[in-house]
Amino acid sequence: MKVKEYLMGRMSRGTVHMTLIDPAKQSPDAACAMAATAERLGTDVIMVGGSTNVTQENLDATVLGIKKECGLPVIYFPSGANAMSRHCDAIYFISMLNSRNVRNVIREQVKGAPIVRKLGLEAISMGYIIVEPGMKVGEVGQADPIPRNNPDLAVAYALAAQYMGMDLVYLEAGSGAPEPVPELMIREVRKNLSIPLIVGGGIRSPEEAKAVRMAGANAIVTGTVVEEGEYAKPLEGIIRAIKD
Ligand code: 1GP
Repeated sequence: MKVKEYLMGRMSRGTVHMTLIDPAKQSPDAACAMAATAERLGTDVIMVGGSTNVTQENLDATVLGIKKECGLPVIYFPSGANAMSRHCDAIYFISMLNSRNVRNVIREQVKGAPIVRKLGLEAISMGYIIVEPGMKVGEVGQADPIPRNNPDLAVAYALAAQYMGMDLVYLEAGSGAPEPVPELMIREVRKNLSIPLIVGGGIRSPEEAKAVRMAGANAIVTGTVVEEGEYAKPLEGIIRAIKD
């Protein structure tokens, strides 16, 4: 089955959980263990990506490592066209809509598109919207982050993504953000949008995951939680809060 159909099918039945693994942050064996644990605990998708230090070598090795023990779709979450893995099942074809730099809006995509075609990767289009504080990805991506008290601006960006024909919208507070995207903003975007909404950044507890789910996210991404020592228990709590 195509990954987009799998994803849309899962989201039509309830909130989806995606585990983000940064290839620059651990060995392929450790990534394999993370993905296998996440699959056992009920995550739906493995995303692979990071804002800095992703190379062709660590990306390929991480994806192959994950695939040794995990049967879930692996979707590449790129920060640019410099690295691209044929071993992924799909790629989020992202435009960072609120970047000040046209490179992140369209130029890297123009570089990457022929490579995606050559590798035969399934592309799933995504309007990527950075919300304050934005963290590293906001900085590296030269975003003008959506102010936390301006849900209307988030709605406008999300609708622009929809009207441009994108498959998904992702509201991103940034990896390691002190707080997730505000509930009111998620609620307003969900109310006005007819394509699926992904929310990530700063979700560390079951309570936060539940709040993001109740506000209307169709999919929730967590990354930092699996980078911390004993991650199985906290991850289990988060996935339960999303699925129960
Ligand atoms: C980053 O939103 C994701 O793109 C994950 O964020 O690392 O804070 O879970 P965390």
